[in-house]
Amino acid sequence: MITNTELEKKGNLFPKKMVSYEQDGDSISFVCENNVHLIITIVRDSMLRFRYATHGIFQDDFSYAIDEDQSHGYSVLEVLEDDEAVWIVTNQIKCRVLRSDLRIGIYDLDDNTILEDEIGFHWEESFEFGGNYVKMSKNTVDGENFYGMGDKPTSFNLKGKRFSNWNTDQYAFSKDTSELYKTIPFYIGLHHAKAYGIFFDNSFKTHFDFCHERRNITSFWADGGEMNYYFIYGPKISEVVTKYTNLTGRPELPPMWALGYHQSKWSYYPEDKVRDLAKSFRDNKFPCDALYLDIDYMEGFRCFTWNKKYFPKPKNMIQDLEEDGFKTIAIIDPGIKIDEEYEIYKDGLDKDYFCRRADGPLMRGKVWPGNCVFPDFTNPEVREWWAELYKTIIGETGIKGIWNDMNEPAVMEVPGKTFPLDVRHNYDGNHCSHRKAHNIYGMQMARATYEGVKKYMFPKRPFTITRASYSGGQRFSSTWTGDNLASWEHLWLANMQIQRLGISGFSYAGTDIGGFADQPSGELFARWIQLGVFHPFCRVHSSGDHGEQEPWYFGEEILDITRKFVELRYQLLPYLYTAFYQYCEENIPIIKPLVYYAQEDIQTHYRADEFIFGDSILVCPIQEPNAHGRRMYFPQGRWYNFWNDAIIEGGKELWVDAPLDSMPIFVKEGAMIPKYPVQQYVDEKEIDEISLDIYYKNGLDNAMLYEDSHDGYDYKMGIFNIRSFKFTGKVQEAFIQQHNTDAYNSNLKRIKIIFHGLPFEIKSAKVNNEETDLQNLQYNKEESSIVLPENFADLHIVG
Ligand code: MIG
Repeated sequence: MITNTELEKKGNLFPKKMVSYEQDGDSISFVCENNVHLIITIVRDSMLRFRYATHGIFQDDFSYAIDEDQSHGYSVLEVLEDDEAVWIVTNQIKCRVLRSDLRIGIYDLDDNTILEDEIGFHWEESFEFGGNYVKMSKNTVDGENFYGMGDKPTSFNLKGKRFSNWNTDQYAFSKDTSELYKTIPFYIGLHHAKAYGIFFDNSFKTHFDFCHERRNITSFWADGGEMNYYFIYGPKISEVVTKYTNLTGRPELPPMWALGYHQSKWSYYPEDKVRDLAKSFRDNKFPCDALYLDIDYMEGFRCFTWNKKYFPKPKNMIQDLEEDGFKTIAIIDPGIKIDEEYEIYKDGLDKDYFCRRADGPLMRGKVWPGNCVFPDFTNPEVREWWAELYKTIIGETGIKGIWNDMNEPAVMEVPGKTFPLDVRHNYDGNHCSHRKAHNIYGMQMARATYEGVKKYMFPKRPFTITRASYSGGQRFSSTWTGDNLASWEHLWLANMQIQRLGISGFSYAGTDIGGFADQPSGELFARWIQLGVFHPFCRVHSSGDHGEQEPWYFGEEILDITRKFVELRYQLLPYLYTAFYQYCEENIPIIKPLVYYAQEDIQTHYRADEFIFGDSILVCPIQEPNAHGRRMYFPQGRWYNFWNDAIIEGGKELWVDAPLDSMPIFVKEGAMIPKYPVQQYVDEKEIDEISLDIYYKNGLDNAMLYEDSHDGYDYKMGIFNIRSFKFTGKVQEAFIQQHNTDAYNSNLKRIKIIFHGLPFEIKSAKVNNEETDLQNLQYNKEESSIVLPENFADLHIVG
């Protein structure tokens, strides 16, 4: 039978004339002649949500992405009308809805165009699956650029690119591979120094085109579901990112040890090898906090089991490692081996927790264990069951963190490398097929894992890492970029991907340092460590079948160079931990791309190698072989060379020397950088003295330091310190003031202040307003340092 639907399949359909509209609290609904409905919700003064229904019927309003604790509310909302349009006005933006066809325009309060629909919303009906392909097209403005979209392996600026989102196990992906492990359908547009964001919250396969098909058009569409998107006005990129992150959530603070250096390989086994590995780290005085067990620790790849031959007494081993300062992390995959003797398989089968095909049979697929079934993590009961499975491995055996892999979900030896589309999912009661659940499957697995690890790590904090995710998945887990390659191009991609994830709400991310597939040269490994120590997650991982990838494997020189950089990361831990605090509490990304940092400077719009780590360290990795330095761009302001304190006036590109044992690192003038002494692992030492490196500036500046007990939940009850430092630099004198919220009693006794670039020699000092002998302050002229009691309120130095 030929139906109308089928006849119209190739045709786009459009909203027709608006016939009515109505305001109900924070939402305004519009109805068209052809029964297209649009609801615009004012989430905040600067954030609007748009939802379209093609036949007057909206789907259940349910999203895995949106954080329950998001802020919302607005101060001004007016609905006005004229002959042509209905206007929604807040105290940040105006939104025009055309009466002729519902096309949208968004303007700032000075009537500057921020974003206008081209065709706007349109759709195509699908006979095949009964829903719509929902589409949106927007005009782009001359000079507009685009950023965001999660883990896409491409140039930082997305202009001219086209991508789709369908979580895929992409072993050895390459530059411009469209579909990777994650789906983050969020982008930022920037023009005329103003930025906005679009978050297309649709978990079906989604597509984005940034002036690729048509020069001045940006479009996004999905293979099902609703046209449901959020418009987020900045006008600063930083504000867009912060609002998006607030909307989709951020994680709780990780334990500090999780910010240390991690070492992984596929696979370290048996037990002796793991113990030797640990010993080599300590023998080589190479700091390390975590070791990973890949799939070979299991019995026949059955999740939550141990291979008794390789690991006869895992608990003992894990405990010994812990005494030596190593946390052990274990991998858990979603595939459950079909095996009548295997408890978890039997239990899941009994409870009907595994995914089924449309007509009822279990979804079976091959993964590492052979034929497997797969828990339906979109069912809340299944998530609870899965969380309980961590009782033994975490609660009793002592594993300290869980690594979720293969959760795109990946299936071997089948077309598409994943589930067939007819597989059914619970989707938290909104039953659906895999078409809709595919992109959130990994996120829901990570969520269930997180709940379990959190429960059984209590009163300590959980650590989890996942390969697949969706927007909002950052609430549950850190992430890595998957199976990259030991190549210089992949080092560059690593830099792009982690910056991109950072502005897409996913700060806690890293790459397989050195490359997963193939083997890096010592030089590439060293350059990758140099970048990797500035990534929020810092782990060396490799496939293990291309030779070794431990830092000492490449010889003495590379060992020394990489150790020096990993030691630097350990010194910077209080600075990094503070940046994590700002991410977790204030939605501020840990690393900031140049365009984020200085969007008004058009030089930054295509500059992406350089980035800001935390709030005041500018780094630029070396991404080429045989380099002795490189050209890099310095944003406006004055920058100190980290290695020799030479000062550079920003706003230009310059050559910077960087032999293999160095890399370009610069510190913004006025910065105050807290540092720990080097440790072999977090909390190795009771730290009673930290240093505060102050980079002199003629003028004022501020910095903060967050302190707590490095693990556990006391901080949630207010037991933490925020030390605020204020610096005032003059020609012949300088002041430093400290304010401490002082709720946490740390071991800290002294703060050693190290001045950089001080234009005078210190002749006298007052501490808390009292003249103090420089000797008593352990004044070190050469280093330009003095030591103060931890609780000093102010210091005044005079030259
Ligand atoms: O099909 O567990 O990305 O990190 O070492 C390969 C073995 C499965 C892929 C992960 C990689 C991990 C590997 N896994």
